[in-house]
Amino acid sequence: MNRGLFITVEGIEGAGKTTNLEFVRSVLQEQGMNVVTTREPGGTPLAEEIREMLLAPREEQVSAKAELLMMFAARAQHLEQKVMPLIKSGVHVLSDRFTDATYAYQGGGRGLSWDLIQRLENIVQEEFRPDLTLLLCVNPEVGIARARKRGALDRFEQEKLEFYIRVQDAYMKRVAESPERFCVINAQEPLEVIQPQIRQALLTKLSN
Ligand code: Z5A
Repeated sequence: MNRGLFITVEGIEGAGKTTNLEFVRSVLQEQGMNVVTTREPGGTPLAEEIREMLLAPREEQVSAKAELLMMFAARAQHLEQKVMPLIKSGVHVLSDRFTDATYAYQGGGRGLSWDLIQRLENIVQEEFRPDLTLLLCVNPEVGIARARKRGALDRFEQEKLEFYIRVQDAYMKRVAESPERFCVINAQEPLEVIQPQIRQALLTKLSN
């Protein structure tokens, strides 16, 4: 049996990941692909509990290293209990964020070293990496304005503009490191403009 593909969707807040995830799923299903969607941090009951701990606003300053380790703890659980069994059984998995978000937020945003993240990535994932990553790019000011319309802010959404600029820059560094894996979409345009581009980019990548 052929192994399933692992496809991830990334971007800063307000980029439209949740809005476009269902669209991506529908494009993949049109191609006859059996797809399960999931998200990080989260995706299993234990990983969702870790997510709640990570996102809750709190008075205590959260150590960047503690945050990093919790992201990878949730990821280890998610991979072992959900993602790998699906992929091994031939199902394609579409995830709202994965390890590029760790490089972007804990690396770019919090200032932790690429090398530290890479070491944890190798421990938790071994050789496993996404087959394809859709990166939705939006000017951080636009993204924050969109996200803030949604109401109560989680711990990450309370960060300042400079944080999101660093996160966005770190995502672009990831693209430069493995351009063949990424589809980069200008998500600043209206959905009716970007969704045909997403479809085209996915189909092109999948045919390669
Ligand atoms: N995090 C981390 O630090 N390290 C890690 O390793 C991982 C995650 C895996 C939770 O993730 C947090 O975890 C996240 C990073 C951190 N930080 N935060 N915040 P999340 O993915 O659950 O959180 P999120 O970024 O807030 O995701 P989201 O809910 O999917 O937001 P979104 O990408 O902004 O999507 P949206 O809800 O679809 O769009 C936001 C609004 O914009 C909504 O009203 C849409 O209607 C609107 N929108 C979307 N696209 C458009 C366009 N094209 N035009 C106009 N309006 C639009």
